[in-house]
Amino acid sequence: MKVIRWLLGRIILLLNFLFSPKSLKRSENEQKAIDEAMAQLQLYQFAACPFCVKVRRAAKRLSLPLETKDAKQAQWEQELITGGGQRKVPCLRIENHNGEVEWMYESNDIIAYLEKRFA
Ligand SMILES: N[C@@H](CCC(=O)N[C@@H](CS)C(=O)NCC(=O)O)C(=O)O
Repeated sequence: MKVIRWLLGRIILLLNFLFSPKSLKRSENEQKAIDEAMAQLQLYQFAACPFCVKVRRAAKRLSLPLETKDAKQAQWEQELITGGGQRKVPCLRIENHNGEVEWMYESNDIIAYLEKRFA
């Protein structure tokens, strides 16, 4: 079972690489503002999780430099559980202007959030 899951993960990564989405083009200034805003967001994820791949593809489509933290690493896993409350990925950590932190689970919700804010 573990081998099959590993194999499926590699296939997902390969397909994602081969059919990488096109990135949105913005003016230099617009992209700079987006890059700054993105510094407040981090995606807790597993590299080969299909839901995480889906979110990363949406970020690429929108030209968002989304920082990722691999929740298989003990440090990020612990941060995710402590902050978000669940060991589930993908999870987007959002730091608001007032310093408040929101932990958003569910790939569809994360993608909808990124599209609403940055599309
Ligand atoms: N409905 C969720 C599904 C997320 C999900 O099932 N994630 C799996 C990894 S692919 C997970 O975190 N499982 C918990 C674990 O492996 O401990 C979404 O769309 O984000």
